Amino acid sequence: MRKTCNLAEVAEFFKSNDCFGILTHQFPDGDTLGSAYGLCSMLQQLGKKARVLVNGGRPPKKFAYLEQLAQPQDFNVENYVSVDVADAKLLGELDVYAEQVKLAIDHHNTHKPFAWVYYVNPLASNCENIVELAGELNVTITKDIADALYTGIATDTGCFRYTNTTSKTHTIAAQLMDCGCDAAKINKAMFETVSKNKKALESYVIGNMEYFCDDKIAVAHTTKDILKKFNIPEDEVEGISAIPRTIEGVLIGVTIRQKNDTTYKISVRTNEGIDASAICSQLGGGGHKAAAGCAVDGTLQQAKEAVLAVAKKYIEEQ
Ligand SMILES: [Mn+2]
Repeated sequence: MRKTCNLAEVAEFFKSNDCFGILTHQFPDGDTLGSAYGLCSMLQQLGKKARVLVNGGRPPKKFAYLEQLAQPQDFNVENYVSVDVADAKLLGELDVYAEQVKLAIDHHNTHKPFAWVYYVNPLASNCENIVELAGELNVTITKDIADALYTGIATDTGCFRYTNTTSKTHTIAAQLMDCGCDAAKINKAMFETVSKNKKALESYVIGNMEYFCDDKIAVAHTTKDILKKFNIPEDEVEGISAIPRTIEGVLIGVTIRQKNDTTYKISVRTNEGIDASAICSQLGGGGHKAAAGCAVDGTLQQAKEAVLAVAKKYIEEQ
């Protein structure tokens, strides 16, 4: 029943339907939110009704500006679509709509089809797919749409530094700059400005990082108690997972984050061709070559042991 489709069919779906609910993934990041608010604004430009659905009701503070890029509208959703959601499991509290998702637009190679129809194109960010869709739908990329979509491209490529960045990524980003997006302002907010509390948390995470396999593996962690101590809301922890990989010599950077009393979310970021998604898929997760994730039930120690067993084996086999 589930089938793939091309971009023209995606455009046709939007043209011939109305009243869209756009679903984002749990622990929403710049790409899922940028895709959602950009798409929402595009659909509204076409005279359609559309709204974005976010775990927790609102985007994290860092992405609050995206909310203003689409108009609030009152209507009953008839067509659910998802953006940047690789697996129904990642819908979080929005998984009550999982069975009703008519269209998924995603860029993950590891996409597990759950929507009736899915469009998966493995560009660096899903926002690049939405830019291409804008062309197909013949909508004007306004400054607001450009800001939303640039946010996802910049964040998913680590400000155009990660290996997923291609010349096409830059070309599409340039197109958005030509449409008036405020790249400098967005990049400053995404990559430079950090709250005092967050900086203190980062300092804790760096100070408590553990190293294995001749410092080729670095493991950082946060727990609910640690977040409470530094007064950091759950949804502001995101950037922490980029830290372990930044240490010289580290090939596998692991960040373990407590999700609830018995579940830990593991994020793996890798260097030099090590396949993060291969590591995470052994623990039931997935993602991209250089950035992937999974969840492990148990204690922090058990989560650490589980991911280390796989990561150490991977290093030994190198
Ligand atoms: Mn993404």
